[in-house]
Amino acid sequence: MDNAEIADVFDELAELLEFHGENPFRIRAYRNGARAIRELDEPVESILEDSSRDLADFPGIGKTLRDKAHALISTGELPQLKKLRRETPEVLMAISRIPGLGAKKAVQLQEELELQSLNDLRQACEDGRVSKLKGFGAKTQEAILEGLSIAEAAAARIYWAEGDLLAQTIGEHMKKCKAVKKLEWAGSYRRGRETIGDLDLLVLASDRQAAMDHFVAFPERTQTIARGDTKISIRVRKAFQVDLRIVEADQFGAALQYFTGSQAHNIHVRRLAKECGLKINEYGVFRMDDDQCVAGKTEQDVYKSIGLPWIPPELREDRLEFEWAEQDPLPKLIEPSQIRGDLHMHTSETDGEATIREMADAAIDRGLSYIAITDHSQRVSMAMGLDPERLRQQWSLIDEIRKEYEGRLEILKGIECDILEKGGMDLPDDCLAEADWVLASIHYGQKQSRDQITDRILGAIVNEHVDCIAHPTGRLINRRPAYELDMEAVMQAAKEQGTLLELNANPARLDLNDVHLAAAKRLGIPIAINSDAHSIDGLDVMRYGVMQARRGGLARENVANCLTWNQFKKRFLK
Ligand code: DGT
Ligand code: CA
Ligand code: CA
Ligand code: ZN
Repeated sequence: MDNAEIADVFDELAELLEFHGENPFRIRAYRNGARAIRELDEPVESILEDSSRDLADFPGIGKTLRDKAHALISTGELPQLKKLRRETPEVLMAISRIPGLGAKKAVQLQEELELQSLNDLRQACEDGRVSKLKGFGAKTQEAILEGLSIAEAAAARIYWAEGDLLAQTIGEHMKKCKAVKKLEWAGSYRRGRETIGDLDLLVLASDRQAAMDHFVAFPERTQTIARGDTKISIRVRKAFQVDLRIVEADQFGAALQYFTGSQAHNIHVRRLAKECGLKINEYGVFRMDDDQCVAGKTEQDVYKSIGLPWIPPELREDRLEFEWAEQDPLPKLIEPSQIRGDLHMHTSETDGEATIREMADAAIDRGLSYIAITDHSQRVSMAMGLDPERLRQQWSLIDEIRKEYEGRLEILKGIECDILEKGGMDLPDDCLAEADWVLASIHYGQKQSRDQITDRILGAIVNEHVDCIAHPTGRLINRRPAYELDMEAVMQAAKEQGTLLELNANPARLDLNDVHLAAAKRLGIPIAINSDAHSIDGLDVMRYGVMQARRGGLARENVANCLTWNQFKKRFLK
């Protein structure tokens, strides 16, 4: 059982206990424990096996959770969880999450109407059966119907890339308001998380009512959830929430720090402040003895007041940032402008939209000095993957094209070669040997066991022709979980063999994730941030990958395609 599975169990326990009205401290302990375990970069199992260490000593875990983790790993289950699950059907949990319906009403609805799913509830509302129940009326029934569709849409977190588009549109709208003097985004969007639950906007305004009125007039607004003196929340499009807060100039930095989060980071910040005799909140930093304000105008001041350098938002997850900040300087995080190459892209020869020349021109427009053309191999028949013959034809075409681009762009003869379900590569060694650059990746057999998938990837890593493992975990954010994989073994092997790992910049992939990236950095495994573009525009996703790399703490020197062409060639090509 891997860390993510253990964390999922603790999260589920927390949710079930919450449903049963359990003590909030206990619930929070499970949530914190889940989070701590999810972010460990080594398996819980190996910590438990190591008699010199105690899992209970790890931050956020403790004795109870250690024992549960132990039981989970040795027996594969928890009697407590089984019992809770029996007592709480999934549908009951889902009903109780609808705005305005608590656990009690959910039970009544479920029992009296014998509901099996949220769809049953929708049907019951539409047939008017809910309004006939005791304690429910026509109004409640209508509210439930509306709550149902909002709950569905609001539960969905959106990709950072979508949040970015929305934030830019809202930003442009707000800048047209004369009362708006300053505008900053906070929250998970500013931290560059993979997905965004809601957007958080801070505004300095000469006239706060005017600023809020202008916000309400945003053309894509569908609802105003709540409007107060300094805060207003609206829904845009289907149900996505945007919070706006009006902030005073001399408190702007404190508010920005507070609302950027993460909550875990802020808890740590407040603890450090306390040790310095200071109190931090969204209004400023105050001396505990006399309440005197010592900082608040800028974020730099806030961090400085507790002896820390300014911490980039992408690092604010209470992982390693405080350790790093003490060492000073913090790692100089990679910037989009430092990317010089792109080592994964497709053309119209398989499932891409553009030709090699079109991709090459677009790469030059984007300031790149080298690219690899990596179409699919034959196994990916849906994408018309290349067999050795077609691949060799493409490579001789690249030989031609290279001459046209001499001095402007290096074009590598590459391939994204599938790792077969039974193990081994989809193209013969003599063919791979002729490539400049070989990506290996899994597209089939993703449901195989952890051992099978790990062996397949290890097999690719030890193949002398393979340069890089593409999208190593196969996950699609919000759509498909990562396949079962012993990431530690993969990383060890990659390190030994000098095989690179990819950070696929597609906003639905962002694979590797931030925690894996931090582990790769620690092990000294170079990362290639690649667009996996299937069109000219597809090249523009590179910046999402850079954002993810920053969250993993990566600097320019950790990223292979930040090297100049000559450096890259010397270090990574045979
Ligand atoms: P999201 O919206 O789920 O993607 O994640 P965030 O991090 O944007 O969370 P959100 O929108 O609830 O709050 C924004 C930040 O404001 C959060 O990261 C930390 C801070 N914050 C909000 N509410 C609280 C709170 O009750 N306690 C603490 N300590 N911080 C809070
Ligand atoms: Ca948020
Ligand atoms: Ca929020
Ligand atoms: Zn690809």
